[in-house]
Amino acid sequence: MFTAMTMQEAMAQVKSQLGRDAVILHTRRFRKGGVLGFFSQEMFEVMAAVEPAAVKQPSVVEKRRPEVAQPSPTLVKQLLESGDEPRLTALQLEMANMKKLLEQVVQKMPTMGKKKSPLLELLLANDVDPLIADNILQGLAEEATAEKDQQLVRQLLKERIKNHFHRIEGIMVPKDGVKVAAFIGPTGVGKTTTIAKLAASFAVKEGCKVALITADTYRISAVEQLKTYADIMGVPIDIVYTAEELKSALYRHRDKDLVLIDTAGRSPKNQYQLSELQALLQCDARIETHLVLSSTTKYKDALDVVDRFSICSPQKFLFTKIDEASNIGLILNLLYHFPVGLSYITTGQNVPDDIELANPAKLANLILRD
Ligand SMILES: Nc1nc2c(ncn2[C@@H]2O[C@H](COP(=O)(O)OP(=O)(O)OP(=O)(O)O)[C@@H](O)[C@H]2O)c(=O)[nH]1
Ligand SMILES: [Mg+2]
Repeated sequence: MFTAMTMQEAMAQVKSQLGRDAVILHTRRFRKGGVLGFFSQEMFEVMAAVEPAAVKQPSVVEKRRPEVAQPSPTLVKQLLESGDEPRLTALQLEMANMKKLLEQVVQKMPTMGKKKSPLLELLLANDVDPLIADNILQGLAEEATAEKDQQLVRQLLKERIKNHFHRIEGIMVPKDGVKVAAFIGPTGVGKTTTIAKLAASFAVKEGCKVALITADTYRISAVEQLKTYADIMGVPIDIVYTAEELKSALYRHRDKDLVLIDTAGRSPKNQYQLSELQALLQCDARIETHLVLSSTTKYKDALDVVDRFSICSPQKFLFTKIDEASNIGLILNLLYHFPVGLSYITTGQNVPDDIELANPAKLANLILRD
């Protein structure tokens, strides 16, 4: 208990004796001395305590703990000057509670509450979401510290990562009938180039009857880009402006094995454009939609992209620019969080070579840098 003639003095005593981590439990203003209430002296009393955790030597994690925001010094000064100590106390209690809450969150955070194993470090260095990394390493982390088992543990880890790259399926052309696949995504991720690669692969390597449709009439150059590829490969190309036209084009190509639809790059922030895209793709239930994402996208941005494009109900992710990405944690993260399959990955600008069906073992090797 600290008693003084002003609240500032009482607080100063608390701070000097219990330190900055002291929690204010109670404050009281009372009058002392005098006769029948006259000539009494106003006094301030502060009850404060230190939590046991605040006394012990800070651990590595605690040392790194972010500083809890303190009430603004101006606000504290104003409250002290106005003698409004109940508000000041409430503010301090709130700050103490926030501090406790933050500590609890930090403790619960899988990767911050304990010493990081080398394997955890490796996953995090690959931008694997800490929660997913923790999930993959459940039960493995301890074993990983035993030197002799390093090789075995790494092998087990690879298997676990491989299992996370599930739901992989490319474009399956049916024996009878036509397969229709549309490619959507943000601007410049590589939709058109990927379509050219796929068209060449299916038409030339697999001998399929392929047709291209472009709904990207936003820029003349976009149409010309795909038309150039179509001409080189000798496959027909249609340009459509509306859902009705897309429907008719699909009807015209009912004799084909595979129809690939290119769309204009859309900003995830433009709701109108996304609704337009959704309406276009709804014209035929057979359309399998691939959401094309660049592997170089920041995780947070990619989450937003997937979220916004989800109104178009993509069935598969397709990741481009693996060659430019410093790691592929993003692929693992998105597959973990969304119930969407994975089709292809692209590894460069060369048409038609730089594309392959995603392969769990290869992707796991990329994560582990084997
Ligand atoms: N390094 C690398 N570049 C790629 C890859 N795929 C596409 N690109 C390049 O990315 C750029 C954009 O490719 P486009 O195919 O035009 O992208 P898009 O998504 O159709 O673009 P918009 O139609 O404008 O939205 C081009 O310079 C491509 O050569 C890849 O796998 N790796
Ligand atoms: Mg394009």
